[in-house]
Amino acid sequence: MSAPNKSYDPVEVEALKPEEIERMRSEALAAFAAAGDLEALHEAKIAHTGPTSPLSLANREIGALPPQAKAEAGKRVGMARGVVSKALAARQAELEAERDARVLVEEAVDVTVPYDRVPAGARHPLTTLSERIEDVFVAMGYEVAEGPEVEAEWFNFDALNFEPDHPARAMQDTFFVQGRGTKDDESGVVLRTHTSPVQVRSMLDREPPIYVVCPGRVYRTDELDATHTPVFNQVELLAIDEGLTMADLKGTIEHMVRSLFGEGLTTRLRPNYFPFTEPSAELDMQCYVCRGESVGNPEAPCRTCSSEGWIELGGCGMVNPRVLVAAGIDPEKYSGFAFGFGIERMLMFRHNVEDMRDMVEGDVRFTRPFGMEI
Ligand code: FA5
Repeated sequence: MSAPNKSYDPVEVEALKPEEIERMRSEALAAFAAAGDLEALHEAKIAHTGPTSPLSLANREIGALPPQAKAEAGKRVGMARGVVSKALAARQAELEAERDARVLVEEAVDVTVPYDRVPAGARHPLTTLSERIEDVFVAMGYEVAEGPEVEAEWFNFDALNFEPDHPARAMQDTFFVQGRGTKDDESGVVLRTHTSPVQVRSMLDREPPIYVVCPGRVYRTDELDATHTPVFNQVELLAIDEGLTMADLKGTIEHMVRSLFGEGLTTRLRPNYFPFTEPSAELDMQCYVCRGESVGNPEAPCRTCSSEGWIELGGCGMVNPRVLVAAGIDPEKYSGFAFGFGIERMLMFRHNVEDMRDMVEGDVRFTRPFGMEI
């Protein structure tokens, strides 16, 4: 700072010359205009309005001027500082507005973007098919009944009229958890080989009339291949009432077939043998794809029924009176029918699945095309 000087003329002081003040002013304005963001503007602010900026230093020179010169120099510097601080505030507002607009765009939440990039899971088609079948029977007034998968040999075989030496009891067909005891009333324990033991449990638990549908997992010592699995699912049907006949059985299954596969389809019975039904039959449904038209017609073969016109559904028959007696039901008063079939096999022909192993391997590429049923 210069020393006080009576003959001091502000125009003579280098920093206070009008052209110097003008230069400081326009340099400050140019620096603010050139600042591309708030950070650069902050730098420019310190350089041009801070305590060591040329205008602040020039302002300090005024204090050393004689009183008569102070007013003019003060006016010149004050005006320049006023213009500079206005320009700074304007640029500051401009850059803040730009930043806010940019942040709004960059940080915007697009509410139309799908929120579930991780696809939702879904239940296995075996489960949904089994439930669809249950629904058909529940709509007819049937009740869903379940039983244990680890089952007493008595329920799985004896009560169902299997002879003690029936081949199905052999170790090579049945998974035994515990062998039969030495006394007559000591049942062995098996992994149930079918859902038919739930028939007996349902009859012991209820008074007739009884209408139950019994879905569940069953186990056999079968090798896993394209058409067999050692763990599979069955659905069992049992109706006990006065005066039931094979006609009721056939009509009931036909209703199920039409509900699941389409109107107008018929069924047929072929004689068979099961110890727990008498008479027993194998039940076939008319092929829902070709409706029999592929039979003897090599021009239009049918993959679903192998051009046989019929698809095998499962076993059925009138409940053997011996089973009714074992379950405490009077065979003179009541009769009943039963039907049991495999869900994996139904899923195969209903959806053209060629290999049952696909159903058990848990690969989502198999289940995904069935849709997101939950
Ligand atoms: C039975 O299990 C009888 N309980 C069915 C029954 C119920 C008859 C009521 C009469 C009255 P079967 O052993 O045939 O029957 O088996 C029934 C169905 O299970 C077969 O038609 C087939 O669809 C399915 N099945 C059998 N073994 C396997 C296997 N290893 N893998 C997949 N499905 C199988």
